[in-house]
Amino acid sequence: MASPADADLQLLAINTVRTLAMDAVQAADSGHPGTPMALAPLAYALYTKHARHNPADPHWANRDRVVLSAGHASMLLYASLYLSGYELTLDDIKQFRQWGSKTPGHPEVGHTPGVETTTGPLGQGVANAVGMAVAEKHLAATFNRDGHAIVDHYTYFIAGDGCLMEGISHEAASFAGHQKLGKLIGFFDDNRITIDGGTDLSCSDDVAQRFAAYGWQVLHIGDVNDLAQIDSAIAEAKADTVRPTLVVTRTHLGYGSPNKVDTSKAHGEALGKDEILLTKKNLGWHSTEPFFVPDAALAHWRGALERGATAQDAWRKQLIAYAKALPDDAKELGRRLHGDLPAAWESVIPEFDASNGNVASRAASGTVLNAVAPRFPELIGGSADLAGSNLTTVKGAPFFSAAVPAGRNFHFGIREHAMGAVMNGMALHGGIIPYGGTFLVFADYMRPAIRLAALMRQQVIYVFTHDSIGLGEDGPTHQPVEHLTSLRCIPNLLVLRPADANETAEAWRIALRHRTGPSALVLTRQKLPLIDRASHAPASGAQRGAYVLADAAGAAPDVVLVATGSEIELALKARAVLAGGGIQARVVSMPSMELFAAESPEYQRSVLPPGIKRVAIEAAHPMSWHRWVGADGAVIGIETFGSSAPYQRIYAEYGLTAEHIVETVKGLVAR
Ligand SMILES: Cc1ncc(C[n+]2csc(CCOP(=O)(O)OP(=O)(O)O)c2C)c(N)n1
Repeated sequence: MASPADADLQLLAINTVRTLAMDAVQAADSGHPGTPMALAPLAYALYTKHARHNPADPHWANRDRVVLSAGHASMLLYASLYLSGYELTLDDIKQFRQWGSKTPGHPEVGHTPGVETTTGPLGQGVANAVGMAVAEKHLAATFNRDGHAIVDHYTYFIAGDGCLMEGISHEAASFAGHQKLGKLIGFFDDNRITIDGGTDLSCSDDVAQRFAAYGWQVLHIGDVNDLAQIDSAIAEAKADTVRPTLVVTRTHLGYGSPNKVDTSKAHGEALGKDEILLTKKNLGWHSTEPFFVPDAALAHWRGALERGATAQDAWRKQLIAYAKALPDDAKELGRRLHGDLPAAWESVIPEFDASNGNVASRAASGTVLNAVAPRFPELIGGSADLAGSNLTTVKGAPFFSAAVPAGRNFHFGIREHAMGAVMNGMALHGGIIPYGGTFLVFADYMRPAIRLAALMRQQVIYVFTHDSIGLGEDGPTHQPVEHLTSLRCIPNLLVLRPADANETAEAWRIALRHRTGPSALVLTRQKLPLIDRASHAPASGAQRGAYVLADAAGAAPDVVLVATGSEIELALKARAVLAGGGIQARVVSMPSMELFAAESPEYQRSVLPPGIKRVAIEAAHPMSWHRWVGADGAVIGIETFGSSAPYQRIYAEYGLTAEHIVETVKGLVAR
C-alpha cells in the first residue's frame, strides 16, 4: 500500500496525464481526450514502474515494448513519453496535431521517440505486439544460454473495444494463444463506449471467454484507478510463463469529466473550455492554466530516467559477460540487432541455367530462398497455410512453435491479415527480416498491414504466388486482376514481378537489399521459359526496374513492347513475328515500376525512347500502365474478372497472345 503522501503524488502524476490530454485536444480542437483520461493510471503504472525502458535510449534492444493499439488515444502515449523524459518537450505537447510537430494525430513510429509502432487503424497494434512477442521468443531461444538471458523482455499492449472487435485481433490472438507467447501482456480497455454510443449497440461478445478459448490467461481489474490491482494483475501475468495474458480493465471514458464521463461525447472531440474547468475542479487540480505540469509530478515521472539507465546498465553488464563467454554469438546478435546484412550473402544467390531454370517463378523463388537461408538466419517466415504452393519453407529447418521457438519456418495459419501485421511487429522488434506468403489475390486480406509496413518503412517481404489468370482452373475468385495496380499505388511498396528464374533471383536480391520498406514478390504458378541470357540482356537489369531485354535488330526500334512476368514470353514471341513482317520491336522487361520511376530521366529515355510507340502487355488491370505507354500507346490487359479453365485457353480468350500483340502493334504503327 502506498502511504497517503505517496498516494497523493501518484494521483497528481496520473492527473497530469489527464489534464495534458484534455488541454492538448482543446488546443488542437481535434483529437480524443476520453481514453487518455480513462487509461492514465495504467500508463502511469507501466511507464513509471512495470515496463523496463530507458527514455534516454528509446532503441535499447532489450526494452519492454509498449504498444498503444488504440492509436486514437495518442495523447496518452505522448503525455507519458514526455513526462518520462523521452526527447519530447511540453511545447511538442502544445503542438499536438500541428504541421511538422512530433505529436501527430496518431502515433507514428520513427517520428516520435518512444513510439514503438504506428497505430490508428484499430486492431493492428494488437497483432504488431504479437509479432514483437514472437520476435522476442525466437531471438531468446536462438541466443540465450544458461545463465545468459540476453534477450528477455515483455511486450505490453493496450487495446480498446474497437481493436478487439476488428477481425485482425481475433486472428492474432488465436495465433498468440497457439504459440504460447507467455511474455505478451495485453490490457483491454473495457470502457464500453465507442463512437456511435455504447458497445451494446453492436457487440455482445464475452471478450474474457473468447480469449480464454484462444488459450490466454484472462485477468480482471475492476477499477483502473486502483493501482494495487494493476500491480497484482501484472505480477500474475508474468507468473504465467506459458499463456499470453489479457487483463480486462474496467475504465471510464472521460474519467473526471462531470458531464461527459461514460459517454461517446468524451471520445473524439475536445471537451470544451467550460467542461475542462469543471473536470479539473472535479479532479482536485489546483491550476486553471492550460498545460500546467506540477514540478512534483514531473520529477516523480522523470524517475523513469534513472530507473531506465540502471536497467540498461545492468543489461550492458550482462552483454559484456555474454560476449566474454560466447564471443561468436555476441557478435552475431550484435549484427542482427544492428540490422547489418550477413557477410557475402549475395554470392549465394543462385544463377539458373537451362538445366534448372525452366520453372515457375514461385519455384525459382523457393530455390533462391533455400539458397540464401543458411546465410540469412534473420530471414524467417512462412505462409498463411499455402506453404506447398508459395514454396516458402526452408527445407530441413524446424518450424517455430511453442516447443521449438528457435524454428525459422512459420505456420501462420489461414490468417493473412494477422500474418501481415505480425510480420510488421517482427520487423519493428529488430533482429529479424520476416517474409510471408499467400496467393496474390489474398493480398487484399492483408492490405491494411501492407500499407502500414510501407508507411512505417519496415523491411517485410511478401511472397505472392498464383499471380494472374495464369493460375487457371481455380477461376475468377482466385485470379488477381486489379491487384498489381492496387499494390503499385501504395507509396513506398516495391512490387516486383519477375519474368523468369533469373529475374526472380534478382527480385529476392532487391528485396533483401531494400531495408527501408516492404517488397512484394509477384510470382507465377505456371512454368516460365528461362530467358536465354546469351542472346538477351542480363537479369541484373531488373535492379533498375526496367531494362532493354531484347533490342530491335539494326537501327532504332519501330515499337517498344513492355511487359512483366509471364507476359515477357509473349512479347518475345511477338517480336520475332514482327521482325518477320519488317517491324523492328524492342522488348523491355519491367519487373518493378517503382524502381524504374526512381531512375534518372536519361535512363528512362534510354529504355523507353521518346517518340517511339509503346505497347504494354500484362495479364492484369491496365491502369498502372498508361503512365509508361502514353496517350499514343496501347495496353493489352484485363478489365474483367477471369475465368475457370486451363490457363492456355484463358490467355487465348482474353487476347493475351503473341498474335494479338502483333495485330495491336500493326494497328498502332500504321496510325
Ligand atoms: C480500422 C478502423 N476503423 C475505424 C476507425 C475509426 N475509429 C477510431 S476510434 C473508433 C471507436 C473505437 O472505440 P473504442 O475502441 O472503444 O475506443 P474508445 O471509445 O474507448 O476510445 C473508431 C470507429 C479506426 N481508427 N480504425
